[in-house]
Parts: sequence; C-alpha cells; structure tokens
Amino acid sequence: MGNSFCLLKGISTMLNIILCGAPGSGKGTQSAFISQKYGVQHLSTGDVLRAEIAKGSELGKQIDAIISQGNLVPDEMMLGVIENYIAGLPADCKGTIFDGYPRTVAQAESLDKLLKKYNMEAIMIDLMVDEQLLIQRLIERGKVSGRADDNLNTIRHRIAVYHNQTEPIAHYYLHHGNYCPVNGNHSMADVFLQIMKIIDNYIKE
Ligand code: B4P
Repeated sequence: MGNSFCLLKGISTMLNIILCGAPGSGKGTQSAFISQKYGVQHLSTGDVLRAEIAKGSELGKQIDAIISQGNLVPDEMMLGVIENYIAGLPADCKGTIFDGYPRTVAQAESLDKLLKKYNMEAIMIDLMVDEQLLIQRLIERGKVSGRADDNLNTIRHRIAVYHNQTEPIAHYYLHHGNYCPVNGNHSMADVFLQIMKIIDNYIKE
C-alpha cells in the first residue's frame, strides 16, 4: 500500500537524517538527542540486529557470528529490515534518523531508491572522529556494554571494515545528496550543537 502522506504531497515534509560515522563516532548517542529534540523516529540497524540476536532465533545466531567478528551483515538482509520499516511508517511520522544505515555503497543506493519510491529525501550527517578517540570510547563502552564486539582486536577490525566498506559512502553522498560533515571529536553537547545548526538550516530551506 505504501504511505499515502508521501504520495499525496509530492516530496514529503518529513525530516529524514542519515547518520554515518565510524564505530564509536557517536551515532547512537547523537540519534537519541536528535530524536528527542525534533520528534523523529530513531532506527538503529545495530539495535535491530542485536534484538534479533537476543531472541535466540536461527537468524539471530547467524547475525551474532558476523557482528561479534566485527563484520557487516549482508546487504540483502539489511535491505529487508529497511524496506519493512519504511513501508510500516505511520501517516503522522515526523521523520526518521537512520542510525548506522547505510554502511556500504550498495546500501546507500538501495536506500536512495526506497526514499524516491516514497517521495522522501534525506540529509546525510557524517560524524568525523580521530581513530585514537574511537578506540578509547569503545574500550570504555566495552567495560559496561557487554557487547562481544567492544574489545580491542574487534574494534580495530571494525575500524578497518569502516575504512574499506563504509567510508566510500561519503563520496557517494557528496555527489548524490545533502552531505554534511561534522567534527565529532568534541563533547557530546558540542557535537549536538553542530548537528542542530545543520538541521535547523535544512528545515528553513
Ligand atoms: P552500531 O550499533 O551501529 O554501533 P557502533 O558503530 O558501535 O557505535 P555508535 O557510533 O552508535 O557509537 P555510540 O554513540 O554508542 O553497530 C554495531 C554492529 O552492527 C556493526 O559493527 C555491524 O556488525 C552491525 N551493523 C549495524 N548496522 C549495519 C548495517 N547497516 N549493515 C551491516 N551491518 C550493520 O558511542 C560509543 C561510545 O562513545 C559510547 O559509550 C558513548 O557514550 C561515547 N561517546 C559518544 N559520543 C561521545 C563524545 N562526543 N564524547 C565522549 N564520548 C562519547
């Protein structure tokens, strides 16, 4: 059926934000702030995958094996998650933060097609953080998160996967969409100030 609000209005007035960055760059942290301030929904693909693992399903076991090694789950699996999510959006939805999706150029292309199908658009905010700081933050988080992927070896591998598979999407958005880099090395509050400036300018346009 699709979303009638989009089809009726042409380009939807929803605020859609794609939040990208290396592991530990603060995607989850900033998504929570954005969601609270602007009333948009927060879709964390990492959380969706961890919820599947927690169910103990066969699929969850496969996902666990991939994530705990620090690798990305296959693009087709993620596309299913995103398709279901967008098709199920309520008519009064104010928008979505896509936290951690896309993570490959193929995912970016799929998301583009999906957004176009529903007459939606998005801005891409890229959190740029120095590698040493990423490692430090994830090691700290690992002390309390209990996450199998928050240990030094896996963190290093995740950062390498980020450079190889995710970083190229910055070039994709530079050429295809609204690309907005943010210096994520600062405090959570300072990073959020930079993000608010971008969103407020975008809303004004
Ligand atoms: P995610 O769950 O997306 O998480 P993340 O990259 O580890 O961390 P995030 O950037 O959200 O950092 P956070 O705010 O928590 O991914 C986990 C795994 O899921 C991936 O490795 C992959 O295997 C899989 N996956 C997810 N999406 C996928 C996709 N689309 N395709 C394929 N596979 C996918 O911040 C980290 C820590 O830093 C926190 O403790 C926080 O408190 C702290 N922090 C944040 N900002 C700070 C700041 N400004 N100053 C100081 N500390 C800060």
